Amino acid sequence: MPDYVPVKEARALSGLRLVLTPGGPGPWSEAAKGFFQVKGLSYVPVLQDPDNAALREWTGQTLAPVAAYDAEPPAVALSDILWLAERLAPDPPLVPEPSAERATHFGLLREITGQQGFGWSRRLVMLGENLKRQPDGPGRDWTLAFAEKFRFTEAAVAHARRRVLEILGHLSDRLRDQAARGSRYFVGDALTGADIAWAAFAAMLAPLPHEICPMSRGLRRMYTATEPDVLAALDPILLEHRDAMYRDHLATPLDF
Ligand SMILES: N[C@@H](CCC(=O)N[C@@H](CS)C(=O)NCC(=O)O)C(=O)O
Repeated sequence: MPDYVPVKEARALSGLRLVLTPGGPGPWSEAAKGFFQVKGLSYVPVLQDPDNAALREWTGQTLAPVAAYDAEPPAVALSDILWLAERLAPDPPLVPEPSAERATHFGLLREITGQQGFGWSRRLVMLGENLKRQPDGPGRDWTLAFAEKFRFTEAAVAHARRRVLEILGHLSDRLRDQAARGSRYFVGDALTGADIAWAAFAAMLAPLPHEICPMSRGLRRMYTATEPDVLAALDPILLEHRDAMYRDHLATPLDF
């Protein structure tokens, strides 16, 4: 486990601090860690605690990751976190330079990580499945309160199921087009933030093996897709891409 610092203590520090979700491969947190790791930037890891009051007081919201640099306003959206990493260490670049490629890149990053995107939608589906199984009691109450943060409704889950399939289709088409022109990356010919994001978010369908991503059995079960339509949409090229990113660019074993 990283040497986490509590939020209150981290707020008083200067330099780069990254508030992270502990205890599992939280895809948003893992993506942010990947941006800074590829840049060779070190940061103080900060613990997102279940109460979150101190985080709300500091950043006006309760989600992780948050990247805070000196006294600047903390960055909350992954695209802003990526820009911060880019500014602090321009090399290697993780945002493509030509405008058309940059637009494609941020579109993909948003589809993977943003509201109504892949991660958002998959989380709603997972919460829906959990709520079907959980008996009444404090565990279910916690899941309900958590789900409400993400505007959970039955209709939202139905929409989210379609979104997951649609985005998987687009991502695999994109990788196949790129492969046909000789690239194994989502945009251009080099690693970008979108590659790191997908590598992290693929955990929401097929977590990495236990040796490099040690997870509790319950969490692994929750993260592992079993629905036939999702498995059919999970083109092997999507996991080949994830494996290549971890093999060639990202640190393993994962440490959360
Ligand atoms: N800020 C991210 C989204 C981050 C996010 O959704 N974080 C969730 C991951 S499950 C979180 O921190 N949940 C813990 C909680 O709500 O207490 C973005 O907009 O790019």
